[in-house]
Amino acid sequence: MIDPIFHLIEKESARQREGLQLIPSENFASKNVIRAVGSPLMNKYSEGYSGRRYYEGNDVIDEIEDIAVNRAKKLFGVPHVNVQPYSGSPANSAVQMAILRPGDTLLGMKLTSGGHLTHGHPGVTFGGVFFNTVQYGLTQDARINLDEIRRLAHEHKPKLMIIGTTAYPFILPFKEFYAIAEEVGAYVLADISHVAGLVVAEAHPNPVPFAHVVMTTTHKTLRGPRGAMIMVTEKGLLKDSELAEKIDKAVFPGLQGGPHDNVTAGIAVVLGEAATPEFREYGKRVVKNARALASALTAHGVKLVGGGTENHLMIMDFSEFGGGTQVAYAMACAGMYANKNTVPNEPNSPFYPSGVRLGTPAITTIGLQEKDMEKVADWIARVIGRVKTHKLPKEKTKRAEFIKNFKQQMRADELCLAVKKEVAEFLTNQH
Ligand code: DSN
Repeated sequence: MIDPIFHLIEKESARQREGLQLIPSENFASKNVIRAVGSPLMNKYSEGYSGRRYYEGNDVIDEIEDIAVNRAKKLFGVPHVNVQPYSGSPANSAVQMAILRPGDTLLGMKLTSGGHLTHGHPGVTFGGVFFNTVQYGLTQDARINLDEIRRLAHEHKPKLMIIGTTAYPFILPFKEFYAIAEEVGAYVLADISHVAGLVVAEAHPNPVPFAHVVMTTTHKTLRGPRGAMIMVTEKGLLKDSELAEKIDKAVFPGLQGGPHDNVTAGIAVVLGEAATPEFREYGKRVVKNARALASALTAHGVKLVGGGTENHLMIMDFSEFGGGTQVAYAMACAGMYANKNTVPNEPNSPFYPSGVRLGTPAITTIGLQEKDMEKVADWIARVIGRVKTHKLPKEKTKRAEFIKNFKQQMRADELCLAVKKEVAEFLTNQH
């Protein structure tokens, strides 16, 4: 009998093929990346680093990890890389563990402004529990607020400052941020998880000259397997000649056990792919498609946070009717997958936020072009029009029941089902 898991894998593959994958942190890895990740490398244990392992039988793994590290060094122009972090959150924690001691101060961006939980979100995260965290936000026009960062940096004297975002549609001001960190002697961690593929493609500025440490996940715009890399720059080694060693020790044995060697191989493969002219072209197209989608949505009267995008993502703002949850769910019923997201100065809770975040990395991978963005915007606008009258109740106690009923209606909604069919037909010709 076939294990039902394989039926479910096929069902999920069909959902990925037949719908528009608009979550900006998702992508389609190549067949070779999938082959590496699904290989017998997963059977091996290899605590330690190349040439310094705690288990025997790691000669091949050493070669694979060396290739991954050397490709990353070359691609990003950095002297030291650790490819072992399981993903972005442990990687950010490792950098904090390497640089900070309990009670030291960390300055990062607020979650509701587009920052990431692991940039020191108070109370519940590794950084927020063990360090004194201070958080910066946005200007009125939804840009990273450099004046506030300068004020907070001088007031709190952080030892580590983090620039990087998970829901921010504009260019990251690495140079200006680094200049502020220099004024107070702080380390800079640039978390480029979202834009790494764009950096490689020269469709976004490179943080390497303006950071001591650069961290990226490997599965977003970079299009690899679920993993992460921590890179120490020349500036990082000048600031602390032992920084690379401290980071390696924080990853293993500090926070992790054996690396996932199959993922390391997948990272090596994608770094090879990312070094090609085709990948550079891909990264540039992601940004062009995002711009085209943002203009087409705006033409349909959709309000976007900050008015548009300069990278791969945008956030639609439905604070007028508290509609992030409803629009994201109805879009999924219509075969278009995005995620509900807070907007700056979010009036509701993160569970019922007012925005929807969407982006173009995955749809660009399957070949969609600028000319297709009007079609995509038109489908989204039709769903928004259908949902607009479903206002989130002001009374918090009524929200769960309201959303439950709303979801039931949307699953059978004629307009959503019609759009889903159109999307699937359109995509049949793309794959
Ligand atoms: N979950 C990732 C994202 O969607 O951006 C960040 O961790």
